[in-house]
Formats: sequence, structure tokens, C-alpha cells
Amino acid sequence: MSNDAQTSTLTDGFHLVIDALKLNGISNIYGLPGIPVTDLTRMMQAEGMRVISFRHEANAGNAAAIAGFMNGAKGVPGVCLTVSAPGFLNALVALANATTNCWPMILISGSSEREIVDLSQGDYEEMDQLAIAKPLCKAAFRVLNAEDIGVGIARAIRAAVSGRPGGVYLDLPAKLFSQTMDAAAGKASLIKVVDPAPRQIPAPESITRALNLLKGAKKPLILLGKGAAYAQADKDIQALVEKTGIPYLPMSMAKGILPDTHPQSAAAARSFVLPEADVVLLIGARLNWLLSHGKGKTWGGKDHKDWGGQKFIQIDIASTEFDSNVRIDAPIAGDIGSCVSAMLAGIGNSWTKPPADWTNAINDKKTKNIAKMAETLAKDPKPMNFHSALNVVRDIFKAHPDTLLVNEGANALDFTRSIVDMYKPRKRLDVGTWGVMGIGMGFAVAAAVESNQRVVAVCGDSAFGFSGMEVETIARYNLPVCVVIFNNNGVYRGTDVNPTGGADVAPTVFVKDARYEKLMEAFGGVGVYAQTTAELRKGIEDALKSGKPTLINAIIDETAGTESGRITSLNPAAALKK
Ligand code: ADP
Ligand code: TZD
Repeated sequence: MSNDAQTSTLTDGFHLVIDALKLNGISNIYGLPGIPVTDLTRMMQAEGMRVISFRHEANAGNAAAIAGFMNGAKGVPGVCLTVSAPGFLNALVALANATTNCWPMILISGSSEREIVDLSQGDYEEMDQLAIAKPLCKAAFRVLNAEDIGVGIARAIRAAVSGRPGGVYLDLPAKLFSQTMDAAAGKASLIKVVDPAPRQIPAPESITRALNLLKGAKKPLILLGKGAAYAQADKDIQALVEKTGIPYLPMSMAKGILPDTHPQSAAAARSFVLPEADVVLLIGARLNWLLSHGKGKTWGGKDHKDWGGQKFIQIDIASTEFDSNVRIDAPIAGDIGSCVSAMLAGIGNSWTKPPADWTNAINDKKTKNIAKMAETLAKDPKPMNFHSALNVVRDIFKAHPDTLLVNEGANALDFTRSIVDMYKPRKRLDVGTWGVMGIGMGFAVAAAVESNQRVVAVCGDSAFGFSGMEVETIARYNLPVCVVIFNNNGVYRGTDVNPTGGADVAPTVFVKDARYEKLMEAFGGVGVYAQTTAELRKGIEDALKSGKPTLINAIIDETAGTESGRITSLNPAAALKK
């Protein structure tokens, strides 16, 4: 047989990995090349996949994680590809973060020779990656033989997107890639996963129990979490809220499932509705720290651990979530789409709306708080503060509701969340359950790649620094991303001083008046130095018009932030004052 004839009937590990991913609708890879995956990235591109190459794996991992949030409900996880040991470790924070946030992501890392690694003989980038990944993700697999690649990728996809979504690690040792096998047998070994995220239909009695509880409520409240955004059951969720007439609160990444301007949104009366509500329906939201564990003063409890008296209905795909913090009186185990549509069917057309004294009281609070906020937003101080700068961002999102918003920082996060209204689902991507800094540029890249829409990333100057080098990636792929850095000279603010009077600045302080916009200019993008709201407005509007990679250095009063933004109370207080 000639060489040509021989190669045409063979396939190899590289191509089987690519074919298996493509067969399952995975077309975007976020990664960073190097031994042993350099050729894999080349071949992926040659085979028509979009390979986005990053400057650091942490950012590629974050990109894959948020791609999973955006597409997981359609059965497609985000995929990150890295080299062995250090590259793998760099992406591991993102994998753990994806798992914590219930986002489906597969981290594929090349690894070194098993027989050397397992005898600790000191291979190039030696590490038992599978063992290290395991406790940090939902599932971890290793494929040793080319004929198992189809199964390995199918298992990784199912583990990532089915049930409660999460991160999956897939270990591909270097030797796998060059293994050959008969091409027809290779093709036959691949698996197109049928129904990767199967519906989980709730038990009818769980729906009846929940509806009975909700019917008797005098002060009902719906809480929408990012699980509700993830599930892409937008129409049914909107219908449930509107048919019942129950006021609702969106968690950060659930903003926009219904427009934030919706008359039933109780967001502007949050601190009133949480302690007052008597029955709370949680849809894809956990009663974790972000909701004060469902108890304590936030919920009207006497002390920080006391129950406020609310009854909870919780829709979640993971039944282990129920009762994790307080009693769940009506758990509904199932996927949000199926659960909400079953509730809608049970509600029919004759639901009695909540008592008017409840909805009127909420509306009174809202009106007062919105008027107070409008007064603050109308001010235009020099230098800008968070409110005046965000007033600009708020106007821009109102006029461009399809734009995606990436958001990280402390004050830059908290103020943006409460000031900038979202009008459509899954447009707000942020630091999530961990409040992790560094998601900014990775999320921005994936947001642009996955959505084909404009992206605005509002980042604190500290937050931006974690992923700042990826402005080169944004410029290189010519992505329509406008990064807005709220530059207040440090972590939280820029005013701390070194108490010793020494030459080092305080731990929270950065170089004053740093010219971040030049970073983007260095790579051929547009840099804007914005000292006024007019300059900021023009900068963002120009970026949205042109679609050019843009970085706006928005100068914010360095005294404007507060320590830790809205979670100052989580800072341990020193027991001893020295
Ligand atoms: P938030 O931070 O917005 O409050 P969380 O991340 O705490 O939201 O909660 C999301 C919840 O949604 C998780 O408990 C997860 O199990 C659940 N979830 C995710 N996807 C689905 C789905 N398709 N159906 C039902 N529950 C889901
Ligand atoms: N490291 C990581 C990975 N995540 C974190 N959340 C932190 C450190 C601690 N941290 C916060 O929680 S917010 C923040 C840090 C370092 C930065 C706040 O400063 P900023 O934003 O400039 O980004 P503001 O607007 O000035 O508050």
C-alpha cells in the first residue's frame, strides 16, 4: 500500500478529538497552545473550529465558563484547552468557579507520560492532573486510547450539562494524540450525545403543594436566580410572574429575564420585601450568602441566625439543595422549564392576584427609592463618582438593550448592578457566587464571540488588572468590546496611607492616574481618557457605533468607594486594637 492510501484509511487522536467535539455542536475553543496541544489547536482551526488563543489560561477558562452559562441549556458546554501542569493549574480556578456557579464547562488539558508521572520520575510538566482536578469539579475523566475518545467526550458533555451543570475535567495524555486507528472504526466510535440535558419533570404533587402554599400567601414574593436565566425558559417565567401578579426580585445575573423596568420588579424595594414577604418562591436561586442564608435580619429575623418566618417554595434541579439553610416547605425538584410550565398549567386563568395592600406598599417604597436615586444620578460632580459615571452607562444600555454587560469590582460591581437596568435575559455577566475578580476580559471575549453582539465591560481598576493583558486578545480578534475601567487609584478606593510613613504605598493603593487606555492603543485599538461624563458617554457611544476594540479609562473620585463595596460586614473585625 502506498503511504497516501495508508493515511487515507487511518485517523488519529487529534482528529478524533476534533470530530467528537464538532459532532456535538462544539465549535468554539478557548485556550492557549503549547506542548502537547499546539498541533491540536492548529488542526482545530484547520477543521473550521474557532480557536480563541489567550495570553493566560485563567482568562481562557473564564471565557469557557461563561460560554457554558450562555449556551448550556442548549446542551453545549464551554470548552477550554490548555497544556499540562502549569497551564492546567492556571485554568483550574475557572473550572472550580464554573462548578460553584453551576455552569457547564469542560477543561481539556494535555498531560505528560503516564508511566513517568505515575512513578514520579520527573517528566516535563509532570503532574497527576486528574487527581488534582477531581475535588474541584463535578466529574473528571482520562482517555488513554484513541478508540475511547468518543466515549470520553460524550461523558464529559453529559456530566457538564445534565442535572445541575458544572465543570468537568478531561485529561488527554500526549501519547493519545498521535495514536492511529482505522478511520471508519474511529468514526463509528464517536458518540453524538442524544438529549444531553434531559428534562426533569417535577412530581405533580410537588406542584400542587407549592401552588396551595402560594395561594394562601398574603405577601408573596418570587426570587429569580441565575439558574432561571441559565435555563432559557424566559417566556414561561415571564408568564408565571405576570399571571400571578406576584412581585419579584432578580438576583444579579437574573436581571433582564423580565426588563428591570417591569412594574412588578421589587428590586428598588429589596430591603422592604425580604423581611416582609410571607411566602417566597425561589426559581434557580440558592439561599447562600448572597441571600443571607434565608434568615437573619435581612429576612426579618431577630438576630443574625433567626428565621424570619417565611415559607419557601424552591424550584431546583438539585434536590440536595433543599433545606440547606432553612426549611423548604414546598420543594419542586426538576428543570426550571418543566417546573414553571407545570406551575402555569396549575394556575390556569383564574389566579387571584396578591392583596393590593402588599403590592401598593411595595410600589410606595419603590417610588420613593427611585426618586431618591434619580436625584443622586442627576448630579454631575468633578471628578466623576460611581453614580454619575453609571448614569451614563445606564442611558446607554437603555438605548442599546442587546448589548452585553460584563461587570467586576467591588463598588464598580455593586453600583452597576443596582443602577444599570437590563432589558433582556443573559445580558449581564458578572463575578457570580464567589465574587471572583479576574473574570472581566475572559467573559468579555466569550460574550462577544458567542453572541455576536456588542459588549461593554465595566471593571474596577483592581478587578481589571487580573485579566488586563487580554486587551491584546480583544484587539487581535477585533472583537466589539468596550472596556470601561472605573479608575479610582486602588482596591475599593485610592486614599489609604502607609501608617508607618514608609516609602511603600498602602496595600490597597495603585499608581495614581495610571493611563490604562494606552494598553489598548498599544495593540491598535482605541484608547479614551475620560474625565467627564460627556467624554465617557462619547467614548462608549463611539465604541458601540464602530465596534472597534476600545478601552476607556474613566477617572473616578478616589474617595468615592467604600471598603469591600456592599459587603463591608464580611470583613473580620480586629479583636485587638493596637
Ligand atoms: P443566584 O446566585 O443567582 O442566586 P445560584 O447560582 O445560587 O443563583 O443558584 C442557581 C441554582 O439554579 C442552582 O441551585 C442550580 O442547581 C439551579 N439550576 C441551574 N440550572 C437549572 C435548571 N435548568 N433547572 C433547575 N435548576 C437549575
Ligand atoms: N482576589 C480574587 C480572585 N477575588 C477577589 N474577590 C479578591 C481578590 C478580593 N477583592 C474583592 O472582593 S473586590 C476587589 C478585590 C481585590 C477589588 C476591588 O477594587 P476595584 O473596584 O478597583 O476592582 P472598586 O470599584 O474600586 O471597588
